[in-house]
Amino acid sequence: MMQSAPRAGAADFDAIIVGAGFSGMYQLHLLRDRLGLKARVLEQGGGVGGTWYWNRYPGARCDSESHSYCFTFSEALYKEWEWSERYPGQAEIMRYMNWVADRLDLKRDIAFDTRVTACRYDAAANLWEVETATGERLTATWLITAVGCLSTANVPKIPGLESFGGRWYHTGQWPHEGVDFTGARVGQIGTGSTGIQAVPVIAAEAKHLTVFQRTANYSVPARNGPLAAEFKAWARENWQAIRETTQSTPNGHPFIIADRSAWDVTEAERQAIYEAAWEKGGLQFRAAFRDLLMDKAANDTAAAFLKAKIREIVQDPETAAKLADIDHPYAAKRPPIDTHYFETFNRDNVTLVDVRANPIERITPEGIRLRDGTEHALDIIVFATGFDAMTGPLLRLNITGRDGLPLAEAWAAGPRTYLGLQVDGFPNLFTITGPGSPSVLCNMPVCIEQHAEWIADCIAHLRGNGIARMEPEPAAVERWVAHVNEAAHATLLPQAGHSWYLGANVPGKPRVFMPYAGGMARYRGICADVAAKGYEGFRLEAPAPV
Ligand code: NA7
Repeated sequence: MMQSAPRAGAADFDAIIVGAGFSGMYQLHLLRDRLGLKARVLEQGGGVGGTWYWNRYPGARCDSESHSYCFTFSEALYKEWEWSERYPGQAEIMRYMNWVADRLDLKRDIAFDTRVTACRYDAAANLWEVETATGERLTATWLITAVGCLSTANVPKIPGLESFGGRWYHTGQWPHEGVDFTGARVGQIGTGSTGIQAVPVIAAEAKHLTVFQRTANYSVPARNGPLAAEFKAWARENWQAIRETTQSTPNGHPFIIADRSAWDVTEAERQAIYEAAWEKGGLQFRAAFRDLLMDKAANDTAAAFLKAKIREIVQDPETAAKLADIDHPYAAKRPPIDTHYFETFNRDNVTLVDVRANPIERITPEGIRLRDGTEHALDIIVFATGFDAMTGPLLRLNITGRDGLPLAEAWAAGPRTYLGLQVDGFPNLFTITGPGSPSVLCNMPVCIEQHAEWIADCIAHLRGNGIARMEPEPAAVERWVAHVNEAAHATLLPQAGHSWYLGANVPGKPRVFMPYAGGMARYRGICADVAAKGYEGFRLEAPAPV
């Protein structure tokens, strides 16, 4: 489409960044402290931390290992912080994020308790106008969304919720003061990564816990525990090597995927490898063989091993059968890791209810009623029901681009981006970890650092070359969307038909595989190449002469 050349407008800020989690904090640091720009972060929460500010549910802990779930761009910053456990808990992550924000003096440029309600691109002025819930309007040349992939809580529309006489909570909007489960009959809906973390902790406190399971899930023991002094010293000394590993692996984790096929070994050897991986625990179970996510038959061997473990751990055969009745390949949905999840079903105060076979019909004043009329009396309902992932946080910003085009309309059939970084029709908008980038298939701080650095380098290039407007060519978007699709279909990931990677957990959401499954290392190379070729696939426009 033809449009007039952009003007270099006078904005309140060079850049407005929405969100103060890992991505917003690092983007602010890069733009302000390295490029000398006037940047402002708008954050809905009362503090930094992003997803960890909101997700305070019992057992909330990151599944990435501590020594890689942090910023690695600064050697000093990396070495000054000491993690206490193998996986960082929510409270410790919040201490870390606040420490970083103070150490880099970020908070003075973050407006907290500031919810963005609309973002409008003004083509005539070539500016973004950002409106907040208080009616304030701010303008900026660049708008950068740092809203995370999992920040829009999905509370299913189950009839009767408003009539419930007890208390209910979504795990992603957990009260800061905590929830007292003592003596309570608790119902938990959802058995994803969050639900699997919450179950053992809630069961230990509640009078009774009923877990409503729609889709049975695999889980591998996390084997969390305090970090030994030797490990902490090793991590400090190996900052560079750890960084190189996380940047060279497809998923940004600090472990190497074994360079062997599940078929390179005998059945007995395969079992021994799985047993060792189970004992070691954590997401590295996926790294046992290189073809687990590519070859269904290879995946079946891992799936069979994990299902056998469930039957071994859970004493009641009926409960074990329901928990092991898993309908998708291992890791085709985000694979949870746990601390005594399956063991918790051996407690007298825990019941598993299969709501695939007998769905929830409604919530009543007393509790939850199933289709067959069974009533479960409850005092508290916990919704561990996940998020309107990836697109939800972006659409909630009510972004309108060129010609007043709403992002929701541009993405009516699913998200379309170039590199997950920009959207055609939305000039000068950058989306950190946007759909079409590896994002949730990668250890988040690793892909966040890459995106924030790419964006900062890009803005430096635009400024250095007097370019006022940047947006992707529609053809480049077309090619990238096709590539994202092709990369997903080269794996088993789309085979989990109800996964949030596909948007299938939110009724009415278009089914499109949203993250880039081609691997972070490969993606990093593609982005670097695009930049090296003068931002190939983007249209760069100089300002109009005054
Ligand atoms: P997930 O992984 O989306 O899990 C949500 C769970 O809630 C899952 O078991 C869903 O079953 C279940 N769910 C959702 N809606 C319903 C209704 N209406 N009835 C019954 N059960 C329902 O979210 P998490 O918070 O666990 O994890 C999100 C990510 O956060 C995680 O992957 C990590 O990256 C961190 P379903 O499978 O849809 O049948």
